[in-house]
Amino acid sequence: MELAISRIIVEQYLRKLRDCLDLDVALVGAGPSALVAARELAAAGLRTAIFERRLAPGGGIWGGGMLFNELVVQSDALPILDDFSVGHRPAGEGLHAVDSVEMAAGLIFGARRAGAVLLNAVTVEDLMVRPDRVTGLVINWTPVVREQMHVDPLTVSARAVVDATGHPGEIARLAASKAGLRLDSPTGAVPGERSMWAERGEIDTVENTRRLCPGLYACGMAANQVHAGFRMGPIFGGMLKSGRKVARLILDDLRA
Ligand code: 48H
Repeated sequence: MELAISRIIVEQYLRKLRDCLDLDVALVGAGPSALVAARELAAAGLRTAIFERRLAPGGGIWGGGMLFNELVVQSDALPILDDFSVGHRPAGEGLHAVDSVEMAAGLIFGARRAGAVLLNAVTVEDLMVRPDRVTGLVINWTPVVREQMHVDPLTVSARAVVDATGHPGEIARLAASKAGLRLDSPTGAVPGERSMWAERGEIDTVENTRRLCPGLYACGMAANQVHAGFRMGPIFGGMLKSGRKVARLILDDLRA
């Protein structure tokens, strides 16, 4: 029996990984914006995978506000939660309370059920570029990266790459600093996010969700890093709407 268990896991994982070597869309980071985008892209028939550094996908959803595991979402983003069958309760002033554990679990399940592949414990450490276009990811196991083991990475090709790494905006920074690509941003690079202003931050997040250069897009807090948007604290409507917007941008571009 033990032999069969090990064989199943090895064979199934290798098949999953092999199918991810040549993707339509590779998303980096499995926070709320990426999970919404991945569900929409996979449901549209695109080969879609999310690469997540941590063991648990979900990004900043789980911790709610200061570890109180409740989040806030505005009325206009509720249809997205409804698509994932995530519950919500009216809380006044057009705001709704959401259990953060239910939201994390629901978004992960929804993305996966639509056909998106989630590869967790995988860190994206670099990009592939040819020469003015992002063409894929350079990946390694998170423990390998954390232990600073001298182990060469593998690569994943993708027609579109999405920086969904949240506050660090890691992929956009790599594109600008290491790959030398000029981004569609106020500085051509990554100026960084601005301080807390919830109303503006929520608008910025959706507005700033754009294509950064050929082959590269940003959503969620990463988009605010690139365009100097405001942060907003534990309100998540903008993240959900940003995920939907980046999916639609990519669908339009890849179908053009
Ligand atoms: C693989 C990586 C890498 C890498 C990072 O931060 P996230 O939850 O992403 P968003 O932008 O969808 O949501 C932001 C939201 O959670 C938030 O932080 C808010 C609303 N803040 C407001 C405020 O004022 O503070 O998730 C990003 C994910 C994480 O799970 C990282 O582990 C992962 O990306 N990640 N994965 N390779 N190089 N870098």
